[in-house]
Amino acid sequence: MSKKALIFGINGQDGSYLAELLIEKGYEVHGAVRRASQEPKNLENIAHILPQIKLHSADLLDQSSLNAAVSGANPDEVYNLAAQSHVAVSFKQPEATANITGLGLLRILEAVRSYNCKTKVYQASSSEMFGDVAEEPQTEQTELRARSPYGAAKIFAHHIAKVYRESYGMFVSCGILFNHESSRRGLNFVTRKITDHVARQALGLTKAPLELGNLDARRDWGHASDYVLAMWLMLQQDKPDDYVIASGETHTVREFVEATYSALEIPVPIEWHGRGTNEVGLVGMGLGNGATLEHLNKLLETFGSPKFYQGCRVDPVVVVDEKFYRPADVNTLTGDYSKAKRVLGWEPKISFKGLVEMMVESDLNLLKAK
Ligand code: NAP
Ligand code: G4F
Repeated sequence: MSKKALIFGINGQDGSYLAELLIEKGYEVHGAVRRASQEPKNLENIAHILPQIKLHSADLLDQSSLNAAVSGANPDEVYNLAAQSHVAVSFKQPEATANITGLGLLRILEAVRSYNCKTKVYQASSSEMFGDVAEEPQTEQTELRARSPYGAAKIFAHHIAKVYRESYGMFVSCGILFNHESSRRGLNFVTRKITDHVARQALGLTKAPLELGNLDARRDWGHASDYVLAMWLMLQQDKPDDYVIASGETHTVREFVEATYSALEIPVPIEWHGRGTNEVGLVGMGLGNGATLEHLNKLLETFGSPKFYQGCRVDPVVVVDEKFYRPADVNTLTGDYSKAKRVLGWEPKISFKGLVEMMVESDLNLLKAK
């Protein structure tokens, strides 16, 4: 008989990739979706697999709906991928974030405990919990020092998972996942915001500069499709545990911007001028970049009629806007995934460059198709 899985947050980025993976593995896949999100336009990420999924209506804020989803699906495995997952939003809605992202897991654990406490549970913990990082790189043992309401809520959930594991003998595993992205990433996360905007610039759909906040922030970025495999592997073990899932490499937001412009059909060299909120990214005119005259002419054609200063275009393509700064930010993250490699046999396959190229190509195609 095929195994049954229930995914909370199935129409999010990770939920959709995990659903595809579990269908491929022969699972009967159930997904929990908020009532307000059941319009077809909100189910975009899973539209292609909807006929293979059984949907349940549930909200992490409502215990009875979670109980009904768990008893309705009668799952062998439950994956909690639902959350108010945006860190900047958590500063504006701290209470809602604590309730959904923190207490939400507690409610799921209660639903599972009262229905069938043998069901295995996966919790989406986050590298944001490391906050003001205590050491480099971060492991499963690194101290948790949140810098945001989101990070604090994830720490509560991470600890309550351990409490239920130890108090009731429940199988609850936590994946401490570092940033992972894809063409299904929400447009308000920095990577997708960058690839979407740069694709619009490259297609001549906008002349507006890309507005960003903290360009110095460092993240350990991987591809979501690699990371959902690790979630599944964690629930195939005999014992529950916590695992860091990461690429082991760290890059600044500025480097992500450069990699995005480099991934265009005609790579665009970016030169940075100024500091802090005065920093701008200009299209470098290739002096020292080995560009040909044809290359430079093509850039001019694409990005409009520029003014030049010392070989640089002076209309910025990237600007910094203070409104995208957070009250406190996590400055740097780098994950050590050696435990996942040793115990789960998991390793990331898609590189940073590959990730950026895939996202750029997808955004160019999406915009061309519109
Ligand atoms: P996402 O795309 O933002 O998806 C989050 C999902 O949660 C959405 O499907 C959303 O449903 C659902 N949700 C929000 N509030 C809910 C509520 N009150 N009740 C039920 N469902 C609710 O996030 P993701 O990137 O896939 O991440 C999946 C999980 O991993 C999240 O818990 C996130 O915090 C965590 N995480 C993500 C990363 C990353 O880099 N992506 C890293 C570490 C941890 P709607 O469609 O209805 O809004
Ligand atoms: O893309 P971000 O919003 O991701 P963040 O805050 O790291 O959170 C993501 O990863 C966590 C894992 O560490 C997840 F748990 C969480 O659910 C989410 O998926 O921002 C990345 C960095 C930050 O330092 C931010 O300050 O980019 C910086 N940034 C600079 N300009 C910006 C912008 N972030 C956003 N969203 N928008 C900007 O314009």
